[in-house]
Amino acid sequence: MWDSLLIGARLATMKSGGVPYGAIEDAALGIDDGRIVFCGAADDLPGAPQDLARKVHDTEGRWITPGLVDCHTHLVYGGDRAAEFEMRLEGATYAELLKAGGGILSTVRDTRAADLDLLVARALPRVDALRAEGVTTIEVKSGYGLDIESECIMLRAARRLGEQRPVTIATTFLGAHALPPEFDGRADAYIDLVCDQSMPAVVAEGLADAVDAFCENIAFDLDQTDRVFRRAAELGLPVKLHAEQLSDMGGAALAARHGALSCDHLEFLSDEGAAAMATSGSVAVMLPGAFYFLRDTNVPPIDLMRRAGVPMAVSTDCNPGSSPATSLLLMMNMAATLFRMTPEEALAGTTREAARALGMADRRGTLEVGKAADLAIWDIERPAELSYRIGFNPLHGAIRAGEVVAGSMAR
Ligand code: DI6
Ligand code: FE
Repeated sequence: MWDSLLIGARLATMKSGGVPYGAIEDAALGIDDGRIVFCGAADDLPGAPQDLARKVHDTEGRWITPGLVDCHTHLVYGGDRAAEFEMRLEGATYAELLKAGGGILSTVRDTRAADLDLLVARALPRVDALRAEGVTTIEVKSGYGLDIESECIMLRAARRLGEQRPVTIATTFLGAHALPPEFDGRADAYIDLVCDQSMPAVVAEGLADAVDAFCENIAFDLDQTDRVFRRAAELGLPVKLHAEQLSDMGGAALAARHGALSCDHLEFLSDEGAAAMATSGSVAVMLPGAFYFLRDTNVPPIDLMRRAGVPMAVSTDCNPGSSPATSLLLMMNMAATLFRMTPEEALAGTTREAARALGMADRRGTLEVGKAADLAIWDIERPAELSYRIGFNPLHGAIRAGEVVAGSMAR
């Protein structure tokens, strides 16, 4: 007997290569021990539902998708940047604020001043907002501590989120996010600290699943990024990169040479960068919240990536400065409206490709036998509705590792 069986369902399996959305109508989905054990047409069930599972739930024609995956967030941080938002509305730019010691560095001050418990308490409502929309996996980056201990505290806080809530947390060490004030004018010396001390400390405590960097004219250059990536390889961690967000630095091609899981932002991605990413299989993580909030005008070259065969994910980039967003559904709408991604690409971008961007494609991101039973069940008539609405949440229920964890099903 399986633990549970969902019947009367329509499945958007998000398996690629077949019908749109990998859709199966008149479907059923069986769950045992936290995994999917059956996923297909109800006619193909090996017996009567009551004989197959201890719990049978009729989903009454609702659509089931993979649990959503938010593959790029900075949602652990101290303070907020609402005052900076007002300054930007008066004309100050994002880059100017950082150069003047604000921006990311103001969040670094507030994060260093917070302790672990406070960071967790501040992050939980953001995690819960994402979970309320069917998100079952969230990536969380460090990068607002920038000294050894503060980076470790951020990542411990991120890990704790996954202990306090039924959600899978993937952590990323982003020591090379900004140059901390104590290293002003000594960027190479700071990268020494990242490579020789911070990253090994983080790895020794098992605090990071991947390593990221911010390669940009207001952050770190190609050589510095290359050093961070080589050290990550020595320590056995996969890499990803904030690349070509504000200018074309050639970061995507560098990251691709290192076999990066993903390159993120990419508003200024070149033909060469896209070709390199296609070769390496790196996922392009689209962050329309940051594009919108910074009032960017350079749309990432979606069509170029499509033609090159670069997989595309969509994420919130949840952070206090450039994307204070906690709605992945809104990001899907923005990916469609602002970037002209199709609703199917947007949903693949928050499921299959987002899981791939975290190196989890073998375990999550599609509805397939053997994968984690992470599901979202929606009150919708067609999957495109997930990208279509603005500020409406049609989640009926979310299931994570076989347990109901959100939506009206959980109440
Ligand atoms: N790019 C981003 O979008 C975030 N970090 C980065 O390198 C924003 C970080 C912030 O402004 O606090
Ligand atoms: Fe980011």
